[in-house]
Amino acid sequence: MSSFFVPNNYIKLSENNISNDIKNALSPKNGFEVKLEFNDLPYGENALSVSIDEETMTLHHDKHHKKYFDNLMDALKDENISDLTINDILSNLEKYPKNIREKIRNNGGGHFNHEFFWNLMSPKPQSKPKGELLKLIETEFKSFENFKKEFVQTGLDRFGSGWVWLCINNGKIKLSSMSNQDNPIIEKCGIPLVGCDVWEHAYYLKYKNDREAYLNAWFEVVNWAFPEKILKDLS
Ligand code: MN3
Repeated sequence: MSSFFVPNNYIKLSENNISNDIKNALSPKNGFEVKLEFNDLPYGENALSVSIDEETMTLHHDKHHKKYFDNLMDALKDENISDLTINDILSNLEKYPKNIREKIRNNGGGHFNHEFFWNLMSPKPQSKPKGELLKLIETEFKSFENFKKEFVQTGLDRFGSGWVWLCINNGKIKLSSMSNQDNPIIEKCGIPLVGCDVWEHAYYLKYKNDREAYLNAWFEVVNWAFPEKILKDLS
């Protein structure tokens, strides 16, 4: 297995040269795209056990993520979804009837976010990003170490359940946290590059109430090649 776990069917990358579009990179066709399919984990349930235990991975993928996916498909059962990705759907939520919009937002966000999250981790991680991504991080946060500190703090400051996101918009990266299963596509604020699940179901079995320990351990299994590739395909 290569250290870069992005099977071809997971990602539909931009087919055209869009070098100027990084400045306006808000299209759902840019960045990582998620299909309306429920995939296996790209590695074994115990592959990340240095940071995330097998039971948590199994429950998180097989139960939590699966439930979001099933609820999403149920919400969309009367809609024409052929050829749509979840990116298309999340960036056009206003097109769906009011009575199912919230269900699509929560469960569609849940499906995208978890697919993103699995791909962002690897049993063969890299300790830090390189190239353009590292340059952007050092410009915005002074150093990778400082970025990590701010990322962890952003996760600690998220009251209740949600995600920490690093996204890019207008050539600039931005760190934020969002509640529930919201993400930068739903918020139309950029292309997601890094995202970490801070719902208790992501860490409680191993880390109990210690979200900070979880976030620090999570950095040990980040597959930096994943956001590096998203960034590369935008430029
Ligand atoms: Mn989760």
